[in-house]
Amino acid sequence: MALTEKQEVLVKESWEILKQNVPEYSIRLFLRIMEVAPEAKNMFSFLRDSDEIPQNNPKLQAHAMKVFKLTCESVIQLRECGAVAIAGSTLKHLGSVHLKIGVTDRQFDMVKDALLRTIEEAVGEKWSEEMEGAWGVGYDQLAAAILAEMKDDA
Ligand code: HEM
Ligand code: ISQ
Repeated sequence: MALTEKQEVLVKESWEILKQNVPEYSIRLFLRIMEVAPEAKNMFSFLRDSDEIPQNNPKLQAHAMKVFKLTCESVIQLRECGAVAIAGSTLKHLGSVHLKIGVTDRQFDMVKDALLRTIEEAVGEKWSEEMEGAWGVGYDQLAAAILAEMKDDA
């Protein structure tokens, strides 16, 4: 699906909002993931040994923000180059990390949902179908690229 210039602007705008409150949105993303995919909890090294989502864990925040940022970049690249152009070495790395952990196709869908709902909450009334469509397409393409690396590696 082709993205419009407006969609690129919308995604950049929402990324600016997300960036302003990293600790909060990181936690929210994890809470959402745990809601839809409770079995994923023990996959994350920084969640494994606690009953709750640790509130001030720098590793957790950095990871969550990377997921938002990579998805955002994927949208921009799709607009500007028509393809996801994350450096091949980064994709290979992401492919091997997720393969080793045993992430499934279904979990990719669940994380997508968690990500979209977290952004929706963050941007409040700025949320729109157009914005959702843009983040969704960016995520799908990025997920497909990671899954392709995982299958390559298997
Ligand atoms: C690790 C991104 C999908 C579970 C990571 C890392 C990144 C990332 C950047 C850190 C890699 C590193 O340590 O260098 C993404 C993106 C996704 C995606 C962009 C989708 C487009 C998923 C899904 C799951 C998942 C669907 C399943 C629940 C994990 C786990 C780790 C990880 C468990 C390891 C965390 C740890 O260090 O313990 N991911 N991921 N990811 N991801 Fe994902
Ligand atoms: C890694 N992979 C997928 C989703 C994530 C969410 C939060 C933190 C790290 C993640």
